[in-house]
Amino acid sequence: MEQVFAKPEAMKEDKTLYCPGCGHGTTHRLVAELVDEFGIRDRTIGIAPVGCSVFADLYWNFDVVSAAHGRAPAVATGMSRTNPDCFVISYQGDGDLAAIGTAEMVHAANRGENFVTIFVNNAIYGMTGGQMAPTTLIGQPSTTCQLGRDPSIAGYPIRVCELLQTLGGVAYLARTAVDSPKHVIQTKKHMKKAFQLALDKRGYTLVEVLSPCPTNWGMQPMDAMKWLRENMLPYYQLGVFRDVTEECEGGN
Ligand SMILES: Cc1ncc(C[n+]2csc(CCOP(=O)(O)OP(=O)(O)O)c2C)c(N)n1
Ligand code: SF4
Repeated sequence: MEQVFAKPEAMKEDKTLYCPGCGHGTTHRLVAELVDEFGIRDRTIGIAPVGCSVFADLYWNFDVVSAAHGRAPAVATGMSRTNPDCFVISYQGDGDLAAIGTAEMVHAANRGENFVTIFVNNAIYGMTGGQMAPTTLIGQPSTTCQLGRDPSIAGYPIRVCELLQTLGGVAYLARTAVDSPKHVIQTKKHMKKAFQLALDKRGYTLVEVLSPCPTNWGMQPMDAMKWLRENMLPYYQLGVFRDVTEECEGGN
């Protein structure tokens, strides 16, 4: 019988430690499928952040280096500059990328470093127990803002794609989600474009993936998907924010 579904070679056999309904597992799998499809497993280096995806090396079947909190873009810069034949993926959560590692992320983007960033935005610090992240929505409760985020104290949720949009070194920016099959398919398409542009050495690429954290949102998995759709999608608009190939062809 013809096999129609299998685990990607770039994914190990081990089960993940993620909570039921977490978006990290789906996002890991999409990365692994693309590594297989591009045939680059033997020259791919993943950078694992500090957060729930710190153990990405247990799941991906290619080389993975761990970076200290927020420093993944600096490690990815070193890896890709010193190993130009390698394909480097910086995988980061919102606490990691948009709080402690903001400077590294902005300057790597501005320098046009040739690696892919997969930015998992679940609007909270997952691993450490649900503290407010820079991406936590206004009014959204967390353990450090139990009455909901108040912008007069904590500022406004950061839209990372819009923040990076004007930087000269950026080749591709897209925001997507893993709350439905349709969005998962779109996520893979955006990631594929980012992979291709990084392989072509066109500059910095980032795909922001809106992802549920049912555990720290205090919800059942299906309710978390619904919450993401009703609360995150209106604020974090999905779409492509920069595509250097469109600009060359006379697009926006
Ligand atoms: C410099 C520093 N500050 C804080 C921490 C603690 N810390 C580890 S993981 C984490 C939260 C990570 O959240 P996020 O990046 O959103 O990833 P998630 O777990 O939600 O996937 C924090 C605050 C740390 N390890 N190092
Ligand atoms: S705490 Fe949240 S981000 Fe971490 S594994 Fe559980 S659901 Fe995923």
